[in-house]
Amino acid sequence: MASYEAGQYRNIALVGHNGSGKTSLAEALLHKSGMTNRLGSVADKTSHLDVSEESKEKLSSLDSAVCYLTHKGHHVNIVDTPGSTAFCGPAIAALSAVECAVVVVSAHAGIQVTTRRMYERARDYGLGVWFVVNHIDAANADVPAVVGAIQESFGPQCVPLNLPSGKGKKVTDCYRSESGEADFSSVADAHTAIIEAIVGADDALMEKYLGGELDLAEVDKAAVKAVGQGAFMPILFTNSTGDVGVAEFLDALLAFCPSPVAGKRRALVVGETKHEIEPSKDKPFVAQVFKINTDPKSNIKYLCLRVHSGKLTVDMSVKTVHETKGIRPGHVMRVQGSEHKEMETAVAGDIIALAKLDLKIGDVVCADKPGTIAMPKFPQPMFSLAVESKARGDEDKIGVTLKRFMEEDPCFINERGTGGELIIRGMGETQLRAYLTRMAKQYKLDVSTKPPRIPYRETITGMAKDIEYTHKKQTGGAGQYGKVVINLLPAARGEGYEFVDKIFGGAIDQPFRVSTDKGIRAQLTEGVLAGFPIVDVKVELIDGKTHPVDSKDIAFQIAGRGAFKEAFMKSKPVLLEPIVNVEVMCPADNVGDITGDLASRRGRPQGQETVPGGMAVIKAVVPLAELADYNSRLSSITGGQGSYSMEFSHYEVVPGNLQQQIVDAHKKEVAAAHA
Ligand SMILES: Nc1nc2c(ncn2[C@@H]2O[C@H](COP(=O)(O)OP(=O)(O)O)[C@@H](O)[C@H]2O)c(=O)[nH]1
Ligand SMILES: [Mg+2]
Repeated sequence: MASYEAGQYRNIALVGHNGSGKTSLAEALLHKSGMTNRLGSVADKTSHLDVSEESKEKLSSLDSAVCYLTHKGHHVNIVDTPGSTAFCGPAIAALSAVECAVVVVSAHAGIQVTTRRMYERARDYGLGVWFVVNHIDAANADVPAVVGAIQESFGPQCVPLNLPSGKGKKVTDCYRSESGEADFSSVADAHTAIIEAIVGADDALMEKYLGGELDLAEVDKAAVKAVGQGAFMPILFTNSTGDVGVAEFLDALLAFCPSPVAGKRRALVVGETKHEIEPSKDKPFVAQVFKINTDPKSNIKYLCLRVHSGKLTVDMSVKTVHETKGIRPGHVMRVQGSEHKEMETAVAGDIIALAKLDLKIGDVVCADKPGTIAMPKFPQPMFSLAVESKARGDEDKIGVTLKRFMEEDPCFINERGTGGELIIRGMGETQLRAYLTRMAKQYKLDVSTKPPRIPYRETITGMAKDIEYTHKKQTGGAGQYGKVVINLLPAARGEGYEFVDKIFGGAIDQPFRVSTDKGIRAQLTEGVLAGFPIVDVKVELIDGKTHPVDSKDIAFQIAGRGAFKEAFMKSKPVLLEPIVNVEVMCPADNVGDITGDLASRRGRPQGQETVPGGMAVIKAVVPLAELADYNSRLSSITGGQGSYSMEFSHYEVVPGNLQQQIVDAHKKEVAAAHA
């Protein structure tokens, strides 16, 4: 295999909405460059990239796929990503491996949710962006309208690099030629716009351009810089299943996609220091994991990495966050869809695979001291389910499998919730169900699901004085005796629990006061009203009595609990519920429906504003308990265009009628458990 310099690589991620034709475009590029001897098709289930059973069944990519091609002395790595918001974790992670995000837009569907989201993530992360308008052959395609929408949404720096011509049967280049045939718009106008976008990113060149002495060779050189900075975002056109615009796309990669040398530079952070990584094979080896998948047949865990610097040979030892002494990965592989081929040496700028390392997405592998490299921002996963093993004894295996999913998808979280429930959290029900299906099929582990418990708290609004409790057990063998008298008072929100020893003299020996406190603490975790932890209370131990023989630790613990329970019920107990700050982003047209819906969920508005692109942001504080089905509700109100984030704000008292319902539900649960 030829050895390339970093400048000869091109790394792109195909991003965009489901069904826009990302996988088909990748297939077309592979075929056109001679890497595959037949054109893979998503529709016919013969794709080289949508290889998993699930994705074939759904005719859609569920995970990202890596492939490569060689073209005119260059090595092009392509990461095809899933378009569904449910699988945005792997899609966003793919951005960390490339210099350029190619946003594929369907000519008949136009700009969609994922189009916008992935564009924003890519620009935030500092990547160059291309747009590809695909499906230009579709009967209901309005290509000029889609170009207009792209420019309106993402700016005038989005300029056609070529234009469809011959009724969409070919494309005409607008950079090299100043005139030519086009189905719409004008080659001359596009040509001028391209030149102006490129020279706009370079002051010296701009001066020459204005002085009328511009040399196209100089513009050539400045082109990738302009793309890398986002000053020029080329729009290309394809019919990827009909071989239109595919060859032109390949050629454009060489001239308009920044190489690892020209594109976004990454920084390796070791401790407090930041080192800019030089993409050269003569520097120390640094690579970052951007994709992890487990082969369902062999059960081998493959990690895809972007090599940012240095080189890696099979006999080399590398360091990771977990293996700071160094380990030998043994196999260095090149990935083509589902195939892994051994390679001798991987160099800066390339994308490779290693096997079986204990790492997660975003982790860094180094020759020297391991550090971190910033990843793109991932959205906060909001939708959770509590899962429970159907078969006894499967719990550990389920834990291991969920941990594996968590390593593979930065938007999948597995955690312990209220009362030790096993919780999975993700972008929505579709994503979580897909993982549970995979767990059932691939690992034969079945779970049942339910909404997670809301982490209510219990506290008091009144107080109780001189509550006396005696624990006495004097039948047979050793007896137990303990008597305590306490006051219970409310404490300020957030104060937790305070125990004040107010005993004067020796009514209770010191160790038994500690026992009393211990017993009360145990009761605090179990709750009194409905099984939720108790917060913000102050207990004063004011008196008690000891027995010379029968008084012991356990007796005072029980007495403490008993006195506390009685005092608690006499102090106007209430439930507290978590309140969250919610921020909803939705099309401006949906604002009325969204605010109305939030009000019906006991939400209180905190302001709203309009943002570019016809969108609005609505802020509100809402009880968490009211948001269990918010994901699907928001999606149905906004036709999938809405998104939201939430974060914990504070606890508030639950309204009385709801409190009764929660207490009754708890009583039923307890009764069922004892039945
Ligand atoms: N007519 C036509 N169909 C296309 C084109 N590109 C993709 N398709 C079809 O559109 C569907 C979705 O394509 P796919 O590549 O899976 O989209 P992805 O979800 O973005 O990866 C498949 O059935 C493709 O065969 C195109 O340019 N023209
Ligand atoms: Mg796909």
